[in-house]
Amino acid sequence: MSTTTEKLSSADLIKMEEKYGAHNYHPLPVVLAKGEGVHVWDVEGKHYYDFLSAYSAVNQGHCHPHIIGALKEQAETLTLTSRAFYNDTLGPFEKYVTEYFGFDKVLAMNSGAEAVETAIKICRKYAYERKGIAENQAKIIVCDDNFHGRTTTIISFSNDENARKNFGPYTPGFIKIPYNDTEALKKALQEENVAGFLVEPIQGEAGVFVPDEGYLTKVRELCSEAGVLFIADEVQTGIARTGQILACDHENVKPDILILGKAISGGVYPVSAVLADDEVMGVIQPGQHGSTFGGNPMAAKVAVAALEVVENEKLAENAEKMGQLFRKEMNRIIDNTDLVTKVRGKGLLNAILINDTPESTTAWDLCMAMKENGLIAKPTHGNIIRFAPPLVMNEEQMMECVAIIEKTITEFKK
Ligand code: IF1
Repeated sequence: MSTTTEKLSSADLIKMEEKYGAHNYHPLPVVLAKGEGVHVWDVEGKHYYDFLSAYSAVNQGHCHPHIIGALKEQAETLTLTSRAFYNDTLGPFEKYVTEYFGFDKVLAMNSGAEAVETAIKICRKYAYERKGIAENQAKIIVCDDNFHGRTTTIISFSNDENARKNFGPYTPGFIKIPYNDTEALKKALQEENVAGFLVEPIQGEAGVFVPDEGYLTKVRELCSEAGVLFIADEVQTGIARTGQILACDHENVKPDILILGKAISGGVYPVSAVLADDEVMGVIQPGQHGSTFGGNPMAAKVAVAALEVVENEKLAENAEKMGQLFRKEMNRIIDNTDLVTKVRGKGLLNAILINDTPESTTAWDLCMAMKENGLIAKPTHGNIIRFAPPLVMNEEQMMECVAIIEKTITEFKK
């Protein structure tokens, strides 16, 4: 099997990953070779609608020309300076991003997990230096079934055994409470040395779990009363995915620390960001945090272009409209099948619940059948299928996708 002369088939490429790559994923067996907007094609040229968008990173659609244009131009000009020197792209990015999201300051990193780590560090330092919590005593409240990334500290407060087990010893300093439970939050906030509350406005990995209306408003209120930092992880829900620029915008609440990743670059380049006002961000001084690539010229230019696309193409509005249509159509399908029991979500972050146990292979088999019919999505927690297409999808495309999903469900045999 040569890598240079022959054209490798999907089967060859899957085998190659199996042999040479760590087995840290269990992908759907489709090998993608090209993407454009809401479309992707595999190695054999078969077309699919992408209903995952790289876990909501490709909100602007695959290979958006405006973003790729920025990438190419910057790639031929200056790629990396490190932060040992200034460059002519970081300042304009910082100005644009802070004005876009309405915060005084931004700290740029690369991955979502790094941004979460950054937020945790800022929150702890703020607690020691501004609130007078005794050294090493700060606690951060988090939620059951959270997903915030895969670093050793972040998995320390996960309750997904698969993500955690045998990666200890774990980082202390976290209190876990049920999600969507303001009474539990109220109680936890009364504990000593609480510095922050880290929460996803909609829980993604938990299976697109949307909290009750008013939850975020109450969270904001309780955190303010307790003098505790409200940290919103919008890595997955941010950048127009749920029908507003931020999921927090649905309730008009502003967190003290905002964490962004994924679609801030349109899935073109790893870019993440932590935003806060001066009082909070002010605790970080030279030498206390950073990364070689964080906020590099490529990242800066790509992120600005990606955010411009969101605004120019009104992607939040489109996500809201297409999401309404999608859930309406799914509910119509659900009325006529025993296979699916529920659709839930906001904007274009949705999931359907399959009428079988989490241990069953039904959701996986259904995803395999949808793949054959030209639409790719991935099951989560065994019996949930997440549906998150790029936000550039138009109504005609959405109705074609609904038809594929409907046909697959109707013809599906267990
Ligand atoms: C994987 C899920 C999505 C995130 C939130 C931080 C991060 C993520 C709210 C970390 C990352 C990913 C990573 C991905 C699977 C995935 C995911 F299924 F686990 F829940 F999106 F739906 N905060 N989410 O959702 O960002 O370091 O990955 O850039 O393969 O682990 P990252």
